[in-house]
Amino acid sequence: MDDLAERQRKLLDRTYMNLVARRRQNFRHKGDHCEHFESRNFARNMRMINVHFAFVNRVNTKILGGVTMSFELAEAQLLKRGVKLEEIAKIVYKLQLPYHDDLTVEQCYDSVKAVLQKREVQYTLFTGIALDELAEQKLLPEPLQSIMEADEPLYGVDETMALGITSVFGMIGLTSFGYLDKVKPDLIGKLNNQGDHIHVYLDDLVAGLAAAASARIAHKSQKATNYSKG
Ligand SMILES: [Ca+2]
Repeated sequence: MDDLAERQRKLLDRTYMNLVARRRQNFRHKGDHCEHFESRNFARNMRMINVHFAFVNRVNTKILGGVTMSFELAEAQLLKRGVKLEEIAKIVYKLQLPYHDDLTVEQCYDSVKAVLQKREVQYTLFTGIALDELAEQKLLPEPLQSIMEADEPLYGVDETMALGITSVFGMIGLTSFGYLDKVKPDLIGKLNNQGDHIHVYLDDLVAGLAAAASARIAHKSQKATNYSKG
């Protein structure tokens, strides 16, 4: 049992014991019979509380496990489509190096991982990657199938979806995404020249992740002016 659950259990124990103490005061005139009745009830209720907390702990473990699994699943889906987080980190590094002399690729990698921990980012990735894969398998309804195969320039839904990733980090995320969409450096350019694969969404998702991780570094910078002392 973790610390939080243990603290919650102790709090409930104390609350229940206070309740019992109050009830004993109220029914003291009933004597030993009441005392015996209360202690039996107390033991039974304590068992119920313990069963309840065992259940809560199991659920919490599943939920926490689910969060970890979602990140790992998102990373695995990117890998399956040929995208390594390290390559996204290199794009972030190039974006932010002009503003941070002491920046390292490892810091950029950590920032990419932090962005990928967000549930809404994971959901965006799952959706975009699924649409790319369905298009490759020719399973989308028309005219969407033809639009995806042609990577229709006016489609724009791929950029709109990826902007959802950057919007969490404000205007810096937005402008960085615009830059990456225009220049298409490194991996983003490779994905855009698709070869046998359809990467209509993936190139924008990678640009969105890189822009968000970049904006995150900018917002966390120690060099950002602190006005709180004014
Ligand atoms: Ca695209």
